[in-house]
Amino acid sequence: MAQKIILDCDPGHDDAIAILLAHGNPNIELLAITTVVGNQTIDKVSRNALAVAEIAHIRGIPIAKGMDRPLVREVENAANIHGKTGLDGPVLPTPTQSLSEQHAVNLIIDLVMSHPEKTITLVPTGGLTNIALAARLEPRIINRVKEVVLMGGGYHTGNWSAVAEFNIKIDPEAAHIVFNAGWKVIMVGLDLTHQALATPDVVQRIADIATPVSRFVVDLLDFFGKMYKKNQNFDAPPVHDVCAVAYIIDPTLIEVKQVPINIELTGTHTLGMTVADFRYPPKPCNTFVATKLDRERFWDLVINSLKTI
Ligand SMILES: [Ca+2]
Repeated sequence: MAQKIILDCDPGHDDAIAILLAHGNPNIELLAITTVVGNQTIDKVSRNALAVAEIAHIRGIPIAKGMDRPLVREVENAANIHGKTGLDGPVLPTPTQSLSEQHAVNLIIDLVMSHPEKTITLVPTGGLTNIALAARLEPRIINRVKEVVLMGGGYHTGNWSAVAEFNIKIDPEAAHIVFNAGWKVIMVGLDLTHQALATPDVVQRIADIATPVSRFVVDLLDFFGKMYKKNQNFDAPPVHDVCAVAYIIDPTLIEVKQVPINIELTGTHTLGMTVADFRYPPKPCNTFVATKLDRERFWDLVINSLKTI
């Protein structure tokens, strides 16, 4: 049975590919795309979500705009990685669809409350502002959601500071709410996503599909790869957000470990760090970290899904 998901994102190059995977794979039923400030301003990432929907002919699902700023902190964007538009590189089509009239936070609540319990997985691939607000506004969603599979954090590494990852660091208070809410959280962090590099052989396989969607993805990866080389000295770009969607389609692609995770909210040099406690004996907790990716099967899944669009 297809897994029902709400993809809460800030497109974003890797978010865009995550949307395509969710749309193209038959094991996912994409209920909604919701947007949140992050890689770029809320208006830019929302327009990008509509543009991706246009390219992939995603129709009949709501695309709703969410929070335009973090709970407490000032807005911080990642133009150095995703460019001025948030999706620099490919030529973006003019969207013909409009955004939902509903706010993303209300849409998330309505969908979770109107579907049977434990049938919807939340997949945040941006800052956690919308998800935190939804949990605060309607706490009953916490027991109704099946699980939260999020891209963010990292237990050994950071990218927005020495120890913090972008999605968590831009809204650490929201992350605190989400990690401590009591629902099952699977953190697909940098430790995992840095194993999902779009190396030249992978990009070639995508190019060989030779569809408008595959050309769009190649253009995305080309720009993303250049920015990753320039800013982080990666030889190939990691497709972070795609990993969270892939886990829902096939959990055997990714090994996870159950460990308590807390978000650093006060550290001078460690703000937004996802502190994972691997000590023995293990403490009871609802949080899991992704540790190991089956890289070959992951790319087969992504490429086969792109072929269907
Ligand atoms: Ca993202």
